[in-house]
Parts: sequence; structure tokens; C-alpha cells
Amino acid sequence: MGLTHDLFAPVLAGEADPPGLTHLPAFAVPVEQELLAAINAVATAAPFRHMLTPGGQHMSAAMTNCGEVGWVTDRRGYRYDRLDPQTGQPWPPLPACLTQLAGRAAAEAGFASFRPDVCLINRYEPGARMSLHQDRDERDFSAPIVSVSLGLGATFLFGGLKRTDRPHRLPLVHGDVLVWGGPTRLNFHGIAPVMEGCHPAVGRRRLNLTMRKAL
Ligand code: MD3
Ligand code: FE
Repeated sequence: MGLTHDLFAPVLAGEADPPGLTHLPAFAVPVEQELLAAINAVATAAPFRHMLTPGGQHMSAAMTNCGEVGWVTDRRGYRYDRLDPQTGQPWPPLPACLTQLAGRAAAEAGFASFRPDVCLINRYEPGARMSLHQDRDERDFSAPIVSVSLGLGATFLFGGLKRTDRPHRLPLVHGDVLVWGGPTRLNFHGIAPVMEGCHPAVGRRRLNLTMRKAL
């Protein structure tokens, strides 16, 4: 209850977004084929893999990266690394269509010259999830994060600044773009287990792009 109880009601009703979150429904649909081709090209050079958490569990979402650095986790912890630990090579460069989409979305949300240096790509098969966490491995929390959902829908869990704050639930569908910045940048968030299904353009999976300024 309290002040944040109805945080997502305006989003769902298509009215003004709460501070720190801009929802751009279907914003990525016009470029979906370019995005999917770019993701396939990245995954050819830097394959999706189920990374190990510091606790020793494999993540249920498979991940890869493109950009100057990539987000990795292993027994040593979470960090951004210039090299893909699986190939020993630099991550593939950020495709122009991703940088451009992120810049346009951030501008719509009031962030004038957002230039991501990394895109983390998450792939969820039905049953995969992401438990509540904060994104705090980036250097500059004043930069926004732009996320793009493709394929199967999912329920986004949006908590508060404490892990124990009960999360709100926001349905995300193919093509949705969200810009997170300012007051929400350090909120706990996650993805509920993805439901079984098959998306006409993407198949039996959900892909999520998060474009970030890590350096
Ligand atoms: C809110 N990914 O990769 S994207 C992640 O759908 C991650 O794969 C989820 O959380 C996914 O770290 C959610 C939306 C998102 C991304 C970053 C945030 C929401 C955020 C950072 C702060 C607050
Ligand atoms: Fe996250």
C-alpha cells in the first residue's frame, strides 16, 4: 500500500507514466526484423550461454552481449568485461539499429543524448525467469537503461529500493520499449517465469535487449 501502490495504473490505462519510467508500447515493431537479424549476427559471434551466478547456479535465462564491454557473471561475481570469457574475443560491436533505437527511445523519455556502450541480450524459453535484483554494475546511474521486449510476453516485476518491497506486475509484449532513469534506476526488478507459447516472428522464446551506459 502507500504512495507507490498505484504506480502502474496510469501505464496500464495509457495515461502519463510515473516518474522514472517511460513505456513506449510497440515502439520497436517497425524495426523488429532488423533487430532480430542483428541479434542473430551477435549470437553467431558470441553465443547465448547460461552464466553461473556467484552462488554456483546457472541462470535460467541465456545471455550474450554486444558493445565495448559485456555483462558477465561467474563464481568471481558480476562485472562488465571487454572480452567474452567463452571465446576470449572482444564482444561484437553494437549494431547501428540498436544504438539508433535506444537514442530515439531515450529522447522520447527526455534523455537528450543517450549513447549506450553495451547491450545485454537475454533469451528466455518458457519457464525461464529472472529473480529480483538491482542493476548496479554500471558506473553512472544518471544514464537511463532502455529495454526492448521481443517474442513471447512476460510479466515484469517492479519492486522498490528494498528487496522486500512487494513488486508491482506489468505485462510486457513484443515490441514494447521501456526507458528507466532517474528515480527508478536502482529499483529491484525481475521477470516472472515465462509462459508457454509461440510468437509468430520470434518463436518459442522471449528476447530482451537492455541498452546501457556501463563505462
Ligand atoms: C528497472 N532484464 O537484464 S528489462 C536485466 O526482461 C534485466 O530481461 C529484464 O533486468 C528482462 O538486468 C528486465 C527492464 C529493466 C532493465 C533494467 C532496469 C528494468 C529496470 C534497471 C532499473 C530499474
Ligand atoms: Fe536488471
